[in-house]
Amino acid sequence: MTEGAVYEVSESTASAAWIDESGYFSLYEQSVSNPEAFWGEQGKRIEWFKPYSEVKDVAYGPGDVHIRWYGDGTTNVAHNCIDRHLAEKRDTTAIIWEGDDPADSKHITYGELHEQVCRLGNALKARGVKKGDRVTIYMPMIPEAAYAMLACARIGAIHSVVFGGFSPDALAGRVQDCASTCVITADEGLRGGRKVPLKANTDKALESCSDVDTVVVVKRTGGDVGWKDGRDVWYHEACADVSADCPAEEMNAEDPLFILYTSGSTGKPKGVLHTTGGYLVYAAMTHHYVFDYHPGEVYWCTADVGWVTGHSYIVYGPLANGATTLMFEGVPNYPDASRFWQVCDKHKVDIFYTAPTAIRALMREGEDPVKSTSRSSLRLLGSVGEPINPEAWEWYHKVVGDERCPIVDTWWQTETGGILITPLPGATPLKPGSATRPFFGIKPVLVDADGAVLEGATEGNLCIADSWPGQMRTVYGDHERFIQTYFSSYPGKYFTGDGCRRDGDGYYWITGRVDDVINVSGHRMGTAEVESALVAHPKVAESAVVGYPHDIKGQGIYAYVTLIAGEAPSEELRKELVGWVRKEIGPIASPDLIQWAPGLPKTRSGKIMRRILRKIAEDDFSNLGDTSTLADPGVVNDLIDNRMNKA
Ligand code: 6R9
Repeated sequence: MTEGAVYEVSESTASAAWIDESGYFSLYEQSVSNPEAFWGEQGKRIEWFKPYSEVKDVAYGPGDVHIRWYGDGTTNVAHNCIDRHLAEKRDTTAIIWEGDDPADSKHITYGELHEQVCRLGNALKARGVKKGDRVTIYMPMIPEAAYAMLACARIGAIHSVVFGGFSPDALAGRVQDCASTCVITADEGLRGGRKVPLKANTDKALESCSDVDTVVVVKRTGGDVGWKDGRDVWYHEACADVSADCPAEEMNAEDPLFILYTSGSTGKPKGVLHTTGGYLVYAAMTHHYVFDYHPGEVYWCTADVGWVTGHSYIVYGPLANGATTLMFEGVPNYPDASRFWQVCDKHKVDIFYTAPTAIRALMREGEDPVKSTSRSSLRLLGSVGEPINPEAWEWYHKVVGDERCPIVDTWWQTETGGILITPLPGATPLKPGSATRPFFGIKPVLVDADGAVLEGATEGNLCIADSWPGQMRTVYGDHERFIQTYFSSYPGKYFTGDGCRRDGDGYYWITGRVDDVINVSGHRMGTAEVESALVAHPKVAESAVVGYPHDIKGQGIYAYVTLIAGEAPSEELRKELVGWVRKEIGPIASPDLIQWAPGLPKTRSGKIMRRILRKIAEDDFSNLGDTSTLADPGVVNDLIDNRMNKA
């Protein structure tokens, strides 16, 4: 591998794609020089019940922050993702579902999708769910998860999908925060041959959520579940009893579509709010151009619907475009490390979109599990969730894509609703490890710590100078926190929380989070959340959590723990604490390393010096900086001597 390798766009790719390089430059130029005209035109990608006359109404502060797109138009997301396609695609596959067990799969046509979503919409209405109500979806990767999202959209309810790997406590916090009245779940999930007790977790969570009067339960495994009469209803029974005709509610463009909780650097997870019109326009448009989707192709995004990638690029973007989207219940290494590629062959997947952590894990298994499959249907590969290291990029390109498929390394966030920095397959020469160039309408700027805008080849904090239709509108129930988190560090700009380098060709290289958010296997985790789980343990006095480089996960979770006086460290306690965090938050938050810390490095004002803790966790303490201002400089040497990540 050569440092700084560039992969040019092949002639055949460029000519078959929606956009080639000169097309990109001219459309980008139009998009940023006249956003009103550009987005006014792009809004027509979706069908409106009442057309908009306003396009953009945005204030990025200081003071007032509001974001409105297509503000006087009305439409419905489910109508656009389903009904609009029925005339031509009633019998075309909308969703290919591939079960955890390789013998289990099915095709759902747009006609079937319509019936399922209408029935569930009516079932929810029959239980009193109405426009504006919040519905929490806690589901495995089964088609009913997509039906549930679309049924909410159809009747105007706001969904909040909670990842099925989250604990009862984490679920309860999210149900309470948005005051959901209804939860849709399954008896059990199935992943890698193992059962996940979703209904039991829901029952536990709801002990502290008195507003919930309806729990709809999909029978997935048929396992035993507890039952609360009056509250619980089987999905199949509720849907059998109602009509298959459910008109799509007329929604204003700015009516909420969904809430999705995501971790920040402080406090509880934030309820990121996305609305109807702009979100759908942006999801559809990015799916069309970034994946260069052409009718008839099979598109597979391996994310879970519990994350934003599952929202925008399994459900809403692809279905808005009338695509065939594949939904996978399982995991990459079950029954064996060939599974992804076997699924590609089985369903003739054209476009495959996954996360670097999966690539790195599969890379460890060697080339044989890949090479035993054909993958001849693949023409485009994608990456999302964290920076992809050039080694993993090269392996993905060479071994998985047989050097034939371009890779789109797509940078974006829960907050952005859709992809903001990315190659376009027909337009962008690729550099392994770089998300390359901004998408249409996106103006990235790099600023220094004081907010001064940096020009040319440089490195700084990544902000976006102007709004785009897919941007989040607020933090649910806390607009002040929205302003504080995203618009106060660098007034007048949206601050992403990421660091970034721009090279001499204007390519962007994301360097990772600059705040106290860590990225574990592509999942965002607030260090503060893990810390508060740890200190909730009766034997823990204090804790500080940082990320450290991890071969597979990208970042691992490194926890420094100070025990209360009289408690002694032990291997047993270490295991107990790991189990405790899993229970409090979920398995994705399990600390990889726990170091017993008699003390933590603090300033005299009592602030924990995380920079020092990060360095020690990285096994790099050559450059700790000035520690003389610490309240007790001695603790640093102890932490170094007993560090857990020695090379
Ligand atoms: C879509 C998603 C967002 C954070 C983001 C950044 C990191 C995502 C990336 C990437 C480098 C990429 N990130 N994609 N970093 N290259 N292609 O992952 O949303 O879960 O909210 O995470 O993930 O740090 O700020 P989300």
